[in-house]
Amino acid sequence: MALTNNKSILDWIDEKVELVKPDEIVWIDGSEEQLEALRKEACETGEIIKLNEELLPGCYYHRTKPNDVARVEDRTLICSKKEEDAGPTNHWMAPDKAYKMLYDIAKDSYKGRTMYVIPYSMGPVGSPFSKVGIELTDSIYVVLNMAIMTRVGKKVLDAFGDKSNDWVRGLHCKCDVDPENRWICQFPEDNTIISVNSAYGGNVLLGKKCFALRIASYQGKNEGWQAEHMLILGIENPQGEVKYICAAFPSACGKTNLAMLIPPEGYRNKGYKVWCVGDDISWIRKGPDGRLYAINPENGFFGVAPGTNDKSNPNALAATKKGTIFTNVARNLDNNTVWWESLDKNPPVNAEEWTGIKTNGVEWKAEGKNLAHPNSRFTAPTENCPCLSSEFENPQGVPISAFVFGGRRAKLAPLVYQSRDWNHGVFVGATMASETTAAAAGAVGVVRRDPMAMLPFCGYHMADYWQHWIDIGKTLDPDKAPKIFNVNWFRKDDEGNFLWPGFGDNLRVLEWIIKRCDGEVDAQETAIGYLPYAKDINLEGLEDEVTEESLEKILDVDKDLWTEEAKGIEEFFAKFGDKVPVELEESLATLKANLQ
Ligand code: OXD
Ligand code: MN
Repeated sequence: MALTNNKSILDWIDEKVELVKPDEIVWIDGSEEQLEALRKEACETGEIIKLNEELLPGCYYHRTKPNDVARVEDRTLICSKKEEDAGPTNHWMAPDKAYKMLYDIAKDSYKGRTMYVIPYSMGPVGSPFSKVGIELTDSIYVVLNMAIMTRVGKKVLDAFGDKSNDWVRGLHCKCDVDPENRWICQFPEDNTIISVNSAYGGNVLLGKKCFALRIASYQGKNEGWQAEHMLILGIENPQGEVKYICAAFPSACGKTNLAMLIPPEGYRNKGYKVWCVGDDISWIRKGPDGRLYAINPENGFFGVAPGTNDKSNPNALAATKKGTIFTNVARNLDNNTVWWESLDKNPPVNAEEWTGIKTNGVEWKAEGKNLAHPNSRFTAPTENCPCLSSEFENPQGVPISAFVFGGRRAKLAPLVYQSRDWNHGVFVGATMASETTAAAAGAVGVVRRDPMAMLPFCGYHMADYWQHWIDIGKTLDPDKAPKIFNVNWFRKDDEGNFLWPGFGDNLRVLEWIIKRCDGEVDAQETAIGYLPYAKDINLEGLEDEVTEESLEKILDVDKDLWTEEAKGIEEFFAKFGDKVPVELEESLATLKANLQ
């Protein structure tokens, strides 16, 4: 039975039912009884496997088809009416053509299957930040993941009422999981997402990248707010004051680890605490006091499993201990639990690797093969996270003191620097780049520009998006605007050793950032912005690893390298023609002049 009388929602669903022809329609009401019945059903069909109830209560295992293990950027389209509105960094298709292509694929594809109607809210139900979506799917796995990652059910529809347009339509059709016919399409002008022939998280949990970043970034541009690929964390000082930071990093830079950082011992003893509000996405808008406030629109973590362990991220690991769905990790058949690379040093002897092949995990590892897929994931409820902020559900969000951008640069960027002002900070974000690691296919060490870490997630023209940042800045009182910084945890010496320990010790850098925001510490002006004096980064307890001398090394600005960088930026901007905001051209000119 339909859970709403909202005519625009019911009409759209009728249309889609006519198209895909399900045998049955089930509305997801958000009740535990209904979700439990779906888990049972999915266990019976083998779609998911129940894990050891004693060791991992309420946890399930799922594997995708081996051809369907990651987001597919070359098959992700922005279907704006005009091609130029998608810009040079997105793949585009005309809406008419895309709808026809997708409807031909989707037609009758639910025959013999059930249509699940998932009403969901991105953000706390009823918050002024929040937005509603409906996802139609033929996958119970998607329903169960969406029920962790978002707020789902009748309460969402009740709060939404009979408004007619401000909701996002999402149609997911698993079809035959055929990679040749896989498409993830966003129609920003229609508030619509259609995803076909995939069953992998990032392509099918439509609330996440598709809505909360691609569609929402476009909505934010039109409505005066921002959807950003940023974590949100709160730093509590010994006096109990909490300051919040939003930070954007390209993938493979430790975003989830930073969001759940554990302070170094000396800081813990003094009473410092770090609170996680979100690990991936921020929705940001101006509050009544003129400051920027952010919420995490999600309700769960869709984290990469390999690399997560009790040293790198004990909080994330703890979050996966109950009510979690694991995708494409390995299974320990002795005790029906899960395993992934670097979880510990003991791969299971009696194991099933991620594709389901039975193996001796120890030998498998000895042969250098992975047991878990490198992009295997956990879907864990935020409420499991031991350091979840008490402000996580605050419908007004948290006030942001600083924006932090970062990337992986072995030689170039110093450990931290501050932009001269808002517009220069936008330039720093727009020119963000990271060097590729061995973890991804292709050459290692190649510089890849990823503005604000939004390259695959901006739902419109990237240069218009930069302009939106500039315009937001114009509405802010400079005293209240977040300060903008860049960090680089990945500087290496000539022998290729990392010069900074990273992980919890990154708090030392965040502390300097907060002090800068509060006007409590001086900085030196350089060609690229304000850098710390080495003495102002607290190295207490770290003396064995980092000396003031080695710190000086990661706080230098090499003019030759930066001159090269300025050339790279110029080439990058050239892709956007005359759409690059003049403020960013000015920042580039200043950088070049400063380097002379
Ligand atoms: C993610 C991503 O999965 O950014 O969060 O790719
Ligand atoms: Mn992400």
